Amino acid sequence: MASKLFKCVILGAPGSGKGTISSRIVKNFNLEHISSGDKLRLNIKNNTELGIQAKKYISQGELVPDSIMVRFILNEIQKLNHRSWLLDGFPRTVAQAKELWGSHKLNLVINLNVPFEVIIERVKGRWLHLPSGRVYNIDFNAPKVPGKDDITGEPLVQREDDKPEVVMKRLQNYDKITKPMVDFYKEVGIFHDFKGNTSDEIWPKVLDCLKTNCPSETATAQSI
Ligand code: G5P
Ligand code: MG
Repeated sequence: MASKLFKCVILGAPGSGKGTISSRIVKNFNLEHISSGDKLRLNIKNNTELGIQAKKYISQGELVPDSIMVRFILNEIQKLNHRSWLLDGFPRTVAQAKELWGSHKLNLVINLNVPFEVIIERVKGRWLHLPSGRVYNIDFNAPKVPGKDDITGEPLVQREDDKPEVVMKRLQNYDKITKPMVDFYKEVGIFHDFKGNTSDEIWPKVLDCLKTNCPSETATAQSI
């Protein structure tokens, strides 16, 4: 039973389109989407103990310590109760990747490879529906009504860590701390790199890769 589970991770720099591509993946495949950033932002909004701790790091563009993140995400995976999943934003350090691998052997790692100059431009226009994690962009996928979520009509917000100086810090940390994980997954042999300037260019290649690697029972009618 457990061997039929599909376990997948999406990697990429801040603003590379992990949330955007993940939402397309879950429309086409029966995978539970766990976005570490979305979950942390909800904890901050709800003023939980985790949220209070995480806010100190996130607002500065720093990573939340490994020990906190590993405990949090492994617990979120356990709550899925044997359903297939897609992790977005975790792991983010070699230490996190090794801890995850110790508990769960992944089937696939998707890496979004988008130039930094493209990313810096696009995060300026990002708007977010905090409760659901739905993400918009005034230049790319604008909401139907400006400032309102398409589904609920609730207000959209901008992320505190999308301020230009914090984005630069996040990109530097990505290069220094997160990118070395690529070598770890290349050695394991499950790493797939997708290069492009837009999510529309990258998406068909990700879809093909998932159709090849994902067991048929995980696909929804849309992807067949
Ligand atoms: P997050 O929330 O995981 P990041 O920095 O990894 O944050 P982010 O910013 O959420 O990643 P993304 O999901 O890769 O980016 O990108 P996205 O939101 O889909 O797209 C970015 C924008 O571009 C959107 O407005 C989208 O509409 C638009 N867009 C997409 N495609 C295109 C396109 O083709 N063209 C155009 N024009 N626009 C497009 O983590 C936040 C913080 O939480 C902590 C850290 O502090 C982190 O900085 N954290 C962790 N700390 C330690 N360990 C972990 N595992 C942690 N996870 C989170
Ligand atoms: Mg995201």
